[in-house]
Amino acid sequence: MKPYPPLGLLYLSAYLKQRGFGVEVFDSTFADRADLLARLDAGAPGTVGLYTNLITRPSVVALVRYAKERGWSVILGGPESANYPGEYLRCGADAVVLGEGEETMAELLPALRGRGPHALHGIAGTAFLDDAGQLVPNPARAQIADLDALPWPDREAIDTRRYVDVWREHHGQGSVNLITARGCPYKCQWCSHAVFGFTHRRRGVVSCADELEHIVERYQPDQVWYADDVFTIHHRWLFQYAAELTRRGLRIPFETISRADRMQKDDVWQTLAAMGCWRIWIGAESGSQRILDAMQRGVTIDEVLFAARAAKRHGIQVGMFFMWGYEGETEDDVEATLDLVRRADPDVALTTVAYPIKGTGYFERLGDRVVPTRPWAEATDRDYDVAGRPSREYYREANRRLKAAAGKS
Ligand code: B12
Ligand code: SF4
Repeated sequence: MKPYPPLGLLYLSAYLKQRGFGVEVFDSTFADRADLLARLDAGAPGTVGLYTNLITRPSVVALVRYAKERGWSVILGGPESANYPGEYLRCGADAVVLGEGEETMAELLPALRGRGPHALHGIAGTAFLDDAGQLVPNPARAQIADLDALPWPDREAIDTRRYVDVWREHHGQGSVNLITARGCPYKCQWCSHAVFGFTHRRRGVVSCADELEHIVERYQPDQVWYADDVFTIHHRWLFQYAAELTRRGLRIPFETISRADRMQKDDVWQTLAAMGCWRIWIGAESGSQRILDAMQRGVTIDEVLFAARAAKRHGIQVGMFFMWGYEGETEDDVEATLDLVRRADPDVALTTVAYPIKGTGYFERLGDRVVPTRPWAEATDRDYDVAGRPSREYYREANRRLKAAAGKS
């Protein structure tokens, strides 16, 4: 019950509407699958675009087949279809968009209508099957240089107020999400960069402050979530943004995620606190420096401890992510993680068992030790077994130990 609107789809909707396309967003968050199928059955078929991530694969594959049977053209986008374009196209999709969707969709939609799905040569940022059924990956599209030229996400295309209400009903606080940047230049080996690559592009502080002001006026949330990958990555930008918010008298509580190494200075903490940050999420991942280094995380345990303590000093709650089972992890490393939890004393901790995402260094390194447990179309990237890894029960026990170390639920 902490739902957030799908920003990627809303960015696409805003962009395409601005260019004169007719767009409808079907938001599955509060809808049943039957409603979506009914929508696909209603009226003349057009073109449907589906967002994909690794966990939605079986659902997307089923929808592609359903929509195609009813005469729709189907375009896929998001991180997962970029990793498996051939597989998705062979399941029936007409085209896969690789990377940012705005400009590519504006070019692809008329081309698909005019040329059909098997002659999309030259549409940068797409992949398709030619007449012979061969996969054709078109050249990559240049990334959008000026993010401020994009219209804000089309929040009016869906029932954004309902998200705020659900948050308020369940947590006493209504929340809305926004992003101030695209892409992350760091190289954490398990992290997927399928959409934005390794670049980092920021929006201007005025545009972000305008959007925040609009969100506050229109939806009256009690807090916002900056869904950036690394919110404090660019300190000068952060200070300028904070100053712009102060100038406007805009102080709205928020939570966000960042890296400990980008939060080693007191002025960053003062700024976050002054802006209204009430909880910071830190990807701690492991208490073992050896494992952090193997992940190429680029962060030290001391930096994580510093960040956790600094947050508390500034009255900001600490959320931490931990990852079990990364390559080479031993019982000593698990112990080191428990030790870090005791010392950092986060307010809330979330764990995951490392899962290899296609296209990442981690996936490549594991090679044939990544063992599918089901056919591709029925599985997600979380369903792989990693040969040689301890049992699932071992990690359930690690979670119990972490809970005890944290002394919290
Ligand atoms: C916020 C977020 C979440 C939120 C989502 C809430 C929300 N509705 O916003 C929460 C916490 C719920 C979440 C959960 C998960 N997430 Co997440 N999440 C993100 C994050 C940090 C930002 C998403 C975002 O808003 N991006 C900004 C928008 C503008 O980008 P975008 O969505 O990619 O959209 C662009 C393109 O992809 C494309 N596009 C998007 N949709 C479509 C559709 C069509 C038809 C077309 C043509 C193009 C297109 O155009 C858009 C504009 O350019 C991303 C990382 C990232 N920076 O993107 C990870 C990310 C998407 N998440 C990821 C993962 C793994 C998960 C989980 C599976 C984690 C887990 N173990 O449970 C779950 C899945 C939940 C689910 N059921 O879907 C991975 C996906 C990897 C993969 N290959 O699939 C990412 C990429 C993180 C990473 N770097 O590894 N996530
Ligand atoms: S985990 Fe975070 S810091 Fe590391 S590469 Fe991914 S987005 Fe960047």
